Amino acid sequence: MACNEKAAGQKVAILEREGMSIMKKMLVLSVMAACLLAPVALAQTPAACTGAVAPAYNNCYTVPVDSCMSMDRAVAYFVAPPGGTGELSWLADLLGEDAAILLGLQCEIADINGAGELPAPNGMLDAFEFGLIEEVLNNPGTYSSLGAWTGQLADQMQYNYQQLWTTGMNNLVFSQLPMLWGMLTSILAGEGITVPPYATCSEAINTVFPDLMKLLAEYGLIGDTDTLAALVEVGGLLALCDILAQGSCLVTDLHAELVAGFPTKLAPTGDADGDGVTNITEYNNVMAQQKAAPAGVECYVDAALNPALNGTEECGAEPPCAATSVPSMITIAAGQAIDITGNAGCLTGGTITWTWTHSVKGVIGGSGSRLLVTNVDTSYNGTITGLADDGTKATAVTPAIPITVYASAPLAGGLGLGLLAGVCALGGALSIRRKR
Ligand SMILES: [Ca+2]
Ligand SMILES: [Ca+2]
Ligand SMILES: [Ca+2]
Repeated sequence: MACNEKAAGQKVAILEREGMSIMKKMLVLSVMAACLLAPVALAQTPAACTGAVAPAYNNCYTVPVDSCMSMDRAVAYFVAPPGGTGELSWLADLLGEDAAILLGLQCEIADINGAGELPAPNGMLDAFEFGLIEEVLNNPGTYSSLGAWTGQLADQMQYNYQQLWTTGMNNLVFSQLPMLWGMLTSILAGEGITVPPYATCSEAINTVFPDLMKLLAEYGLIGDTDTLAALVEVGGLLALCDILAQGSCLVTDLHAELVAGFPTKLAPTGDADGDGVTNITEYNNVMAQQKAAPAGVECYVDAALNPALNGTEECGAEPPCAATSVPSMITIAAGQAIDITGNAGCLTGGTITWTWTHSVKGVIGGSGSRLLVTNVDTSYNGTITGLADDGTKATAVTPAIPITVYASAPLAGGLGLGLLAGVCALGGALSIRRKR
């Protein structure tokens, strides 16, 4: 970046143009001041994100990702008490018109990623769009049956976050802004704007900016043209791109194609679970039940990630799941054992608890997938059903298995075969005699 006083002078001229947002002003001022002080390289080399401990400068996103929490927390900082906590309410005042985008970034109402000037709705509340992404990010491996993209999502999220935060905002926010606070304060004081001491705002700033970068990284994952355009526009607003001369963005140009995500899976017209029903249709089906965020998000995520659901079901309905691998019927002699092992592989929620119920005796076995009853008698005639419960809201039931217990060995048993052979032998002898 060519940082010199001439460039800085040009920036001052830009700032004085009407329509230049205050957010841009503030960030340009910060960057300009940084340029004047020392030509510090803004980019850091991303450290690897493996291992239990994140690198010190926090270049890795962490799970669980919770965009509703991030959105509402950011807005709370921007809104003065009693509506919010207010640490950054002065910044909202500075932002003027642009504050509408940040203040509108509430979980319940945010929808900024449509076509046109921000905030532009695309018909799906962003909390729902993010909810789908986060369900996959926060539960790695769970949705692999939906395709390879589910496994690639975390890598792309990491890439987007590093592009935006590590190479973009991190150094400015954590290192340069504290250093430049006094200068920023006096410049803005000249415009009649009072900025509190850094200590009053530092925690909010150090929380809000990583949060915002996480949200932007998620918009990148959605990846459709409108969303990427919105991402680039917000990036520009935050001085991530094209605020200084071309090619001197905090992020070395926020090329949409670099952060592009999975539009055929995650965009409104995408189909995450490949059931032939688009995400926005499944969303509209859920919303027709008047399910708002955050409860409705769960309903939508269930529908959009499960090919057996399309959102028209009652919200929270148990996904169809049949426990398998049980015998169609059991016929044994008294004294023998009933031995059944069920399989509820379609349940993914957690540890599965089984309950085995007899049509006459009631519950006769529990917890494990195998039911073993030794030395049965004829009182076991009836049916047995297994119920598998994964501890969340999903259950699976086996078909009712007819049980027949003979008081003594049936003819098909070993003893019966011996008797039958004897009868046949005797019959054969009789018929031979008759022929004579
Ligand atoms: Ca949206
Ligand atoms: Ca679908
Ligand atoms: Ca579906």
